[in-house]
Parts: sequence; structure tokens; C-alpha cells
Amino acid sequence: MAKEHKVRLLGTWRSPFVYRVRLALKLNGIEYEYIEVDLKNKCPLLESNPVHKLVPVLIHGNNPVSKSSVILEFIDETWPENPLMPQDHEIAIARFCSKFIDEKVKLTIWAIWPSISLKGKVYT
Ligand SMILES: N[C@@H](CCC(=O)N[C@@H](CS)C(=O)NCC(=O)O)C(=O)O
Repeated sequence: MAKEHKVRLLGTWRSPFVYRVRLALKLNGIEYEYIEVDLKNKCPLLESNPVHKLVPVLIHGNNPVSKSSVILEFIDETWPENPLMPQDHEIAIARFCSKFIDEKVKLTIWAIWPSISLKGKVYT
């Protein structure tokens, strides 16, 4: 059933949350179409993530799923063959780390972003 639906991912190249989902899809061998979103023109996002208008958004068939940690849970439940999350008590540690990343990564990136340079070009 899950395999019958087309999978698309709305993302942007510079989002760690998008890479989180791309890694999960890769680890599960799930084929998907990647759609780079211009964050200055959020038309596709307005339709699929109208509340927050953020990437990543995974679109399974016609059903959008947003927020990277929720998308990972959705992947685990929809394609259970290769579970991303551990079993037993280790699942609590994994959830703790996931929540920590959700809460801290964005703040840290914004704190260091002015000094990030890629191939000699500085991104602000
Ligand atoms: N907690 C969210 C964070 C998503 C998020 O902050 N996405 C950023 C890119 S890193 C975004 O879409 N920013 C667009 C904007 O702020 O206009 C998740 O895990 O998906």
C-alpha cells in the first residue's frame, strides 16, 4: 500500500531538517522526488504546510506530512521493514536526542550562520 503512493519531498538545500528526512529516506531505500523550494516564494508550501510554511514537507500520495521528527515517525510507521528507531528503552534516548536537535539546532545555526562560508562564498 505504502509503495503504491508517489513520495515527494519539499525542501531547501541549506536546511538540516531537510537532510534529516533525506537521510531517513535514503536509509530506507525509499524513492522520492525532491522539490527545491524557493523560500522567498512559498507557493508550494502554502498548500502543503499552511500553518507553519516551513520545509521539510513529505507528500505521500496527496497527503502532506510536515515537521521533520513527525516525518521520521511517519516513515517508520509506513515503511516498517527497516526501522529507524531502536526498540525497548533505547527508544527513549533516541526521542530525547531528537527533541534536543529540534529545540537547539536551529538556534545554533542562526548563531553561527553569518560566519558560514561555502567554496569561498560567505552566506548570510
Ligand atoms: N522543527 C521544524 C523546523 C523546520 C524549519 O525551521 N525549516 C526552515 C528551514 S531550516 C524553514 O522552512 N524556513 C523557512 C522560513 O523560515 O521562512 C522541523 O523539524 O521540520
